[in-house]
Amino acid sequence: MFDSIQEKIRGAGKIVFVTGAGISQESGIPTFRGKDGFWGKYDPMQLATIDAFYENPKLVWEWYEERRKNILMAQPNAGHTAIARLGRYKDVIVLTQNIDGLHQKAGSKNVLELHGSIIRIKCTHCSFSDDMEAGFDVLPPKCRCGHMLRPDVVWFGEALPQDIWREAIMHAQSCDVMVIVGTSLVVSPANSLPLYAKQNGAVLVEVNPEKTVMSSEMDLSVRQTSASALPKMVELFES
Ligand code: BV8
Ligand code: ZN
Repeated sequence: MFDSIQEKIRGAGKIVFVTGAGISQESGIPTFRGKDGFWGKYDPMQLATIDAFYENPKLVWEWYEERRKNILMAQPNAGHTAIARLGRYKDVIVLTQNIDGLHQKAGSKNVLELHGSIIRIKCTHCSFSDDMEAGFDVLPPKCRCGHMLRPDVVWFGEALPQDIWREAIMHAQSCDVMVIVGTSLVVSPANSLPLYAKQNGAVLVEVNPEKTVMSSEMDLSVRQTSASALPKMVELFES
């Protein structure tokens, strides 16, 4: 299995990784769905939405503060660092649905955050936005202009940042290999990226211990965790 993947990667010019919560699971950040998912405690459709925020900003902020604390302590795992190392030998683009910044922490250079960042905070009214790692003692926190601050993430029902989404599609349409790691491919429009890649004739490789709704579209499926599979895919450049 790995030698055919290594063949594809060796021959590839441009490799695009589409990653989801599963790649950060081994860094101690729970996934959204699946056995250790934390959506159980909270219903994302309830909390990760604009309506919930304006209905109950304090509750939504309590959820994000809890996640921010966990994420800011988390370290990249062997899956993140393998992708960062591959970037030294190949043209690697990371299209991530994750908001935890772990790909950048691992050293990946070309990362597009399709769903924003939990570390970046922006104002609901003026143009203020900045990375803020400290916790807030008053929730919801206020901007200097007096309006509420919010995490700079894309909530359900919100459009993805147009420029980032357009660039993500361009990369999916121009890659030789797309590696889809740790995502259930349930959330749209991110889940359409493998279709763009397939249309352009790219080889689709899935890395996920479980089957997904798009496993039948994949050319190769590795039923392993990302921390064990990704280093094996990169070692051919390092042996
Ligand atoms: C949009 C940021 C239009 C926030 C996130 C019905 C009602 C309402 C909306 C909809 C609806 N039907 C469809 C929609 C659209 C909606 C959507 O797709 N909903 C889903 C739930 C059906 N999408 C949107 O609303 C998007 N916007 O459509 O806008 C529009 C257009 C123009 C103008 C206005 C509007 C916005 C979607 C973005 C939502 N924000 N996150 C936050 O995080 O707080 S989504 C959230 O889910 C995260 O980003 C997460 O990454 C993402 C996807 O989940 P996954 O990453 O796939 O994680 P999951 O747990 O599902 O899967 C983990 C996988 O890893 C599993 O397969 C597991 O097997 C595997 N795994 C586990 N361990 C490991 C592993 N793999 C490898 N190694 C391991 N160790
Ligand atoms: Zn402001």
